Amino acid sequence: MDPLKAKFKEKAAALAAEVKSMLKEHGEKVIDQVTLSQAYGGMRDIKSMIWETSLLDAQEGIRFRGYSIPELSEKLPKGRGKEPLPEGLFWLMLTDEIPTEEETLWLTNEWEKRRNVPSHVYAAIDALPKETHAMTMFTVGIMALQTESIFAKRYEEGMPKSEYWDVTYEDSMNLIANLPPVAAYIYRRKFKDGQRIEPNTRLDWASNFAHMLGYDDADFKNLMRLYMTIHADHEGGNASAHTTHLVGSTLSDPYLSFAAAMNALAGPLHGLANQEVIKWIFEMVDNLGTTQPTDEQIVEYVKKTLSEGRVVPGYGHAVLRQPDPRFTAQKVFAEQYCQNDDIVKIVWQIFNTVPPILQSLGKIKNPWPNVDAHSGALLVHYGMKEYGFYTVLFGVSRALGVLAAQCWSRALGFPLERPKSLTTELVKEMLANT
Ligand code: CMX
Repeated sequence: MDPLKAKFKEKAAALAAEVKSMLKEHGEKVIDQVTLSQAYGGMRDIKSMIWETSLLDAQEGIRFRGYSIPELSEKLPKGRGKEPLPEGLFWLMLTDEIPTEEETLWLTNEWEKRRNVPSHVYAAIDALPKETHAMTMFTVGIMALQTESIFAKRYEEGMPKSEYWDVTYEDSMNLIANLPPVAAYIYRRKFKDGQRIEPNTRLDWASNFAHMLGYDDADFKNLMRLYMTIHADHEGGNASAHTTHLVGSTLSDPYLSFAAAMNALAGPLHGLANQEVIKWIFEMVDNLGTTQPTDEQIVEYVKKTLSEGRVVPGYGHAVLRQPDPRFTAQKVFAEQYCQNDDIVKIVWQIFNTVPPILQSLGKIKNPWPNVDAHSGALLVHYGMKEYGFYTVLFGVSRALGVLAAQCWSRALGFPLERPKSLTTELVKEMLANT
């Protein structure tokens, strides 16, 4: 058994036993109550799901297994680069332990060994017109990869429940290994005349992805390592994570669950916001006729956007109530690598000018930037201007968190998810009787 799987098995067995006895003793304890507003209002804040890999605090932002992003930057192995390797984060999310450099290198090599995209996956993507959105191509690519699911095959053969976690791990590892070549294929097909770039077997997972996309600049590789790390997980209730959890609870395999999650990520209120931000900034620059607008010009443009009934993309959050630490991590990167870039400067001007405007509307719970407010400007700086691809980058990263979490869901034996719904008719009856 490989070292990561062995460690996961040991940790999962211990936690499963602990949870079993905890439920036996405290299973009836009330941990939350639900208001009518929450039932109508997107189930915000209702504590109703277990997600081991990360936890989101409204003020402080995300912590992965207890570690904040600055702490991860310090503690996770960096290999030959300057930013934490996403391999290390995956190891941490799966085992609750910071890996050593050797363990991280092992995982790099393991994903490298598992990279093997069948030709029908590329054929399925090729069957779509080039104008198809990159996220649709991505989902089709993942669905085509599902032919490789060991979970699905073993289930058909009658595998016992006790083996679910094992094959979920195998599928998750294989899927993560194969996402960068599939994503890079989509990018090159859509935007670079289909000229593919072969992987470089000596690179780590994120920098090989950068290489296959066509970006060999050492700083861009550092950006990809950072990007793949900070977008990986945001606890269980966000739409892409929750979709993975819900679909996986039917024992759909990791490929089917993750493809479903990517359809959730493709929505403009979720992952698509990263393309919307840069599209909106480009429109602003076009509209104002300058790449160096004044703060006053930006304020006017924001007011115009709001007056048209549109949202300011990259701002606001369903849970966060402070600037997103993932935004801050990217700002810190930009300060180091590209502080004189015009678009980066605009992102910072927006950060200074937008929150008071949103706050003055009185209805927005969080006027601060989220992760998507910064990412596009960094990509544009290194030449990746095709914003229609940005959500795919988010998606490749998101695989790390949601698939590590799915391994845990199968190891802990979580059942089919099935919350209760009501009709307004029934709600009225309930109100009349109280
Ligand atoms: N610009 C303008 N209006 C906004 C706004 C923004 N950035 N953020 C929230 N609002 C509005 C909402 O549309 C809502 O208006 P109505 O009451 O008229 O419908 C009101 O303010 C209250 O919303 P909220 O409770 O503060 O925010 P929600 O929890 O409902 O929504 C989010 C959160 C992220 C969908 C919302 O802030 C938004 O649309 N932001 C812009 C899109 C975006 O950046 N999404 C990315 C989120 C991160 C991610 O998942 O990737």
